[in-house]
Amino acid sequence: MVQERRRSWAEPYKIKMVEPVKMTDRNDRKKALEEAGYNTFLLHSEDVYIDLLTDSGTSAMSDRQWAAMMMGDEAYAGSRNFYSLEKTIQDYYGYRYVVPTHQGRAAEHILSQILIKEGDIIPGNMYFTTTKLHQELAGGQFVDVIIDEAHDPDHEHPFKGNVDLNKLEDLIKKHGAGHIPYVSIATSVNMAGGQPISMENLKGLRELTQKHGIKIVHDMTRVAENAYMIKTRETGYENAHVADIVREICDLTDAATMSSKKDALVNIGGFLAVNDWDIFEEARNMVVVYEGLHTYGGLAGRDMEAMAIGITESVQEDHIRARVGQVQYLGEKIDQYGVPIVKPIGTHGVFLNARRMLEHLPQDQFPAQTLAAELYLDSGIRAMERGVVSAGRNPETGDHIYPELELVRLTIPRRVYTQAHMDVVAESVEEIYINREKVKGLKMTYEPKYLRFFQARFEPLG
Ligand code: PLI
Repeated sequence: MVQERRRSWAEPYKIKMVEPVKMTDRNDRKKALEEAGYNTFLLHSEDVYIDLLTDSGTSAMSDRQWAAMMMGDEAYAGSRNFYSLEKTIQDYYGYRYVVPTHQGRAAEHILSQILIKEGDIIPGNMYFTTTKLHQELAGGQFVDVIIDEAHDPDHEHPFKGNVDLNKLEDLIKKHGAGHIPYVSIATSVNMAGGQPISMENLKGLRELTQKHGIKIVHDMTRVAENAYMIKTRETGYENAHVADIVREICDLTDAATMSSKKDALVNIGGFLAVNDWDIFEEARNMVVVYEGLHTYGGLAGRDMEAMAIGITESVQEDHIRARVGQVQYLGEKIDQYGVPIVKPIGTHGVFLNARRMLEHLPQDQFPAQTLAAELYLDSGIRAMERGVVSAGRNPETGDHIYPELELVRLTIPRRVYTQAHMDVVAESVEEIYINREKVKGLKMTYEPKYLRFFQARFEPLG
């Protein structure tokens, strides 16, 4: 039998402008890390070589998006760019009413305040930091109903973002549907490692929630990436267009919040979108208090135009294949070195299993925080802790929450780095893995009250 030769494929774009990055040595990096309190969020980006802190707001915009920015209509009210964004959201995502916000958490804040009352329960497919906090600030309590496999970094379940419908049904029985205003569903679940939810699961969820009159609120921050995984993994969707899958997902939900700084390829922006007029009316009232008029919501006209174009580009097949493909390339390379990572490889980043990589460090010595610091020290790569520091404290007991997943996220910005950058990252991870036994843990020396991972400070132990 003739073996088919492996053929490479590359990004569906070429580079028109470059941004030089500073090369540093280990001494420079040690000093920068000390000044940053061993928290990669507190490093100056100038001191970073390859910035994999986040895929949020870090995408490279296309020439079409940049051109659109010159068409900004900066009128205080009724900007042309708002109507263009509204129409794009209606066409691509199907939601009826749109309120722009300056980013995703502002949309979460407004929707949580409208939908949640004191004592409510909000089930969801794993928490996200800002989403959960806004649910709590509105008086609700988040309850995780994701499938158990999602908490096991080695389990190869193709849809680790799925909801365990039995867990949800038990929760409805226990608390009553009247205390559950909505189920909070993320596509491409960030904290699980960028893991998708299947269409089959979403349909089952729709049926169950409809029976009880419970809404589904969709965190659609990475919906196109999720749709691509459905196309490549779910039977029946092999030949479907990503744009159509995205639309089908949205049509199974009642409302959405989006941080457009991810999928939608802009450096700033977000929105909330709903199908219910009354919720829209309240959201329009609230946005004026917290963000700006309902036709700009904290955004410049030019930003809304760039977002509208970013949405259309985000669902193009070639784009999404290359975007997720680059993440898979990095993940496979690190995996080949034997380094423990979350499986299957996610859509927006590779998640290193810090708990397994630094087995000698107990969780209260912050293995993932430590690993992120080591990576920076080794090569100037900036990553993000997603473990005990991100999980925060139990609001009732005040104790650390010790999540099963103690991870370091190597998040890949869209259309920014090359394959050579990915090789440098993989080699640095391997280097630390080889010398892992020498790595010492950290102690926390400063802890902010909210979302502590952003500003906490640490010192090395020993
Ligand atoms: O950073 P914002 O406020 O635009 O969006 C908050 C937000 C909401 N949902 C999800 C799933 C997110 O990933 C998200 C922000 N994520 C960041 C900043 C990240 O680094 O993953």
